[in-house]
Amino acid sequence: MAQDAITAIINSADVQGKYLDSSALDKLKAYFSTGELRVRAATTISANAATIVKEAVAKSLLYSDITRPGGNMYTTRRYAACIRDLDYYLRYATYAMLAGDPSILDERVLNGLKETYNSLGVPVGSTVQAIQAIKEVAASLVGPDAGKELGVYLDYISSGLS
Ligand SMILES: CCC1=C(C)/C(=C/C2=NC(=C\c3[nH]c(/C=C4\NC(=O)[C@H](C)[C@H]4CC)c(C)c3CCC(=O)O)/C(CCC(=O)O)=C2C)NC1=O
Repeated sequence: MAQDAITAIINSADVQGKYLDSSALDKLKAYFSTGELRVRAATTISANAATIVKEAVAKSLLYSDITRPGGNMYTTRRYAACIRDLDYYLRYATYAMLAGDPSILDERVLNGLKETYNSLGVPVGSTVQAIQAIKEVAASLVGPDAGKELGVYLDYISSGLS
């Protein structure tokens, strides 16, 4: 089950039958104190998602072998599938950033993804490059602090794919 920072902290205290200790309380405080920042970033990202993905693709994949005949993004169908995948990554990373917890990524994005990519010949290295470009473009819109919060979850997807 996908969880958030609060349930994760409470569950780990509960398995020990204890109240939250000071490190758990610090984590909870950090989560609350960045709440507004994360909500504001999510608002900006949702209003600009298509542009973020488009710019990231222009920065990382366009005019490379990948978009030419024989490349995995060649043909409109595969190009569109790639853009759609990047849209998923941005949207789910935004959910995870709001939750302050990556479990939704394991559950709904990464589960079986590497196997799917391998069987379809989708290049993981180029996908990771595009995800890193999304990180840069999004950070330039939401600012460095929120960009870092979002970056944690985009990196999580990158490592899950690699
Ligand atoms: C929300 C969770 C979720 C994810 C993550 C997801 C990914 C996903 N991407 C797929 C395909 C694909 N993914 C890509 C992506 C790319 N090719 C490249 O060269 C680029 C580097 C890269 C984009 C960055 C392409 C081209 C296909 C189609 C491959 C094919 O059918 O030949 C497929 C196979 C089925 C299909 O074509 O729709 C899945 C399941 N589906 C989901 O439901």
